[in-house]
Amino acid sequence: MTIRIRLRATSHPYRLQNRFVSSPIIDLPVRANTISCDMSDSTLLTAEAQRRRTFAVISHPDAGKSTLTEALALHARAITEAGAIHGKAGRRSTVSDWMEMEKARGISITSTALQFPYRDCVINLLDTPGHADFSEDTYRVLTAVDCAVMLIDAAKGLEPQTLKLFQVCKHRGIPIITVINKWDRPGRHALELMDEIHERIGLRTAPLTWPVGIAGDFKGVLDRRSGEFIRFTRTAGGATAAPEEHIAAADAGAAAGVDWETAVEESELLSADGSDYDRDAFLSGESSPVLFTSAALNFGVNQLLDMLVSLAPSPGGAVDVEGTRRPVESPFSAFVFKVQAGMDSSHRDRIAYARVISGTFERGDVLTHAATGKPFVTKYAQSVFGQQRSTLDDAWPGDVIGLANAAALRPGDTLYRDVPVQFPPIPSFSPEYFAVARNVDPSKHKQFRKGIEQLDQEGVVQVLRSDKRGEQAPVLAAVGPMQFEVATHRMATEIGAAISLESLPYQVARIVDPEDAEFVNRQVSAEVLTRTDGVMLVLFSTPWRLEGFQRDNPSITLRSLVAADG
Ligand SMILES: Nc1nc2c(ncn2[C@@H]2O[C@H](COP(=O)(O)OP(=O)(O)OP(=O)(O)O)[C@@H](O)[C@H]2O)c(=O)[nH]1
Ligand SMILES: [Mg+2]
Repeated sequence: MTIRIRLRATSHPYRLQNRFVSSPIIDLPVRANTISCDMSDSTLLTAEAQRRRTFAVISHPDAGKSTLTEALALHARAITEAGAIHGKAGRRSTVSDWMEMEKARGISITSTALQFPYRDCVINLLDTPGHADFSEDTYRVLTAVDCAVMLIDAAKGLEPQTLKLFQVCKHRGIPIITVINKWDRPGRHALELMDEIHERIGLRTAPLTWPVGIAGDFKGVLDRRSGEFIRFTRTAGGATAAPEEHIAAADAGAAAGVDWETAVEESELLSADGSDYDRDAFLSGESSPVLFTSAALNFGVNQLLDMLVSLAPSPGGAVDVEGTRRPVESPFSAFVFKVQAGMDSSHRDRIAYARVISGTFERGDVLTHAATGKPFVTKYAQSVFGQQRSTLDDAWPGDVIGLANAAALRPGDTLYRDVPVQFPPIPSFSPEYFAVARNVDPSKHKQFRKGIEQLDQEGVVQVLRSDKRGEQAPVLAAVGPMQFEVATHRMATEIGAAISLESLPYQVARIVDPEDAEFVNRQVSAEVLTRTDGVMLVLFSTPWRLEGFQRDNPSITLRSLVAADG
């Protein structure tokens, strides 16, 4: 028999027998008249890992990822009012869109991590940018999650960027939860959307809820497991959690009339068609549970949270470079998936985001940085919530640790304790846009150099150099032109060294071996530059030039970089 106790604490973390634990609720075994406290490290570690849900929200731009992220935090009571954090200027800025440019344009440029408790679970949620130009950032996040919530705009269906991200998830074996969002707006028929998903990407859909009312007239959902009607009520501006009423199936007809009858009929059709939820099919990526929401009105958000808790996988370790799985119970290991500076203008520091793969973490632990073999002290570990940070004392598999002042860490790096491990690096995408950056104000020479180095380390752009162009004229390389806008904006506002950019007439990059570099560099419409990591890239003006070169020089091997469309 076990007894469940709740630890009393005025602040996080909670303390039990000189141990810090991150949850106040603990199950203890009871023997005879005593309570023996079985808090061995491995029991606690397994329990903490099992209650983590670490997932990314992905989709084409504008489907509502940041709005949904905010709604999830609101329903889990991690924030009190959606949109409240950034004032009343509509719902354009959310807790995850904190960057000045993001607020101004209402789009996400960089991914953001939020952590909050919900029921007995700890949710680690990563909001990603949808715009293709920032897909490298989204891709990095997908290396750090156990599950993805794929958002689909009810009026638009599957859009190009969603398709690409779906392929990345499929390739990485990440199970997908599908959310049909914006059901409060006129849109497509629900059954038609299910067909589209199945036909175009081969994913079987298993709706857990089904909308009552067509798109544009969202009354509530039919909970396909309990058979109940969950009726939603609007709140002013969707700023607070939407009240919901659970109505038994027998009374739902009276409450929602013909819309209820239609929902029931369609749900029966789905069952007849084999579209019922199956856990193995979900975890293997063959099928996807589906929910219907309006993130802006906070409809269907509770159902998504409950679903994440009950169905989404908990952390299961990760495979290292040798192909061996590091289970969660192993000594501590973590994987850096993102580096971000400029989050706090008063500090100007960089944060490396590390996802815990195995073991426990306590602030101050001395880890090993696998890339250099050097010790890494974690005195400045922080937990992140959008732009806000607080001191982090412990972390468990699935959690995201923000490591401040971690100049040595790059995306793709591994940190470990005791038993060495190295996780696979994150491949960088093939750039298609190139521009020479120049410092506008010669007196800002030092800031210019440091700023370019910082943007490079964060992966905002890739930085290429050559002896011919010199240190003063680095070439910035990007997957999409908006990355240049971000680089220019941040150099001027955050780093204080305005730059001018001159586009270069290249469209394709290939890796070239150093021994061939000189020969390749002599070709017309081609230029060889060295990336900061030492890799030599040759740039060609057009794909046809590249093809022609390869045809004329079959003995020279040029290797492709990872394409942005996965
Ligand atoms: N009517 C309606 N509007 C929504 C809903 N969800 C989001 N929106 C609106 O859609 C727009 C885009 O929402 P975001 O949450 O910024 O979209 P996003 O997917 O994060 O966009 P990117 O990060 O730029 O890819 C905003 O104007 C939102 O208010 C919804 O459920 N219903
Ligand atoms: Mg967004």
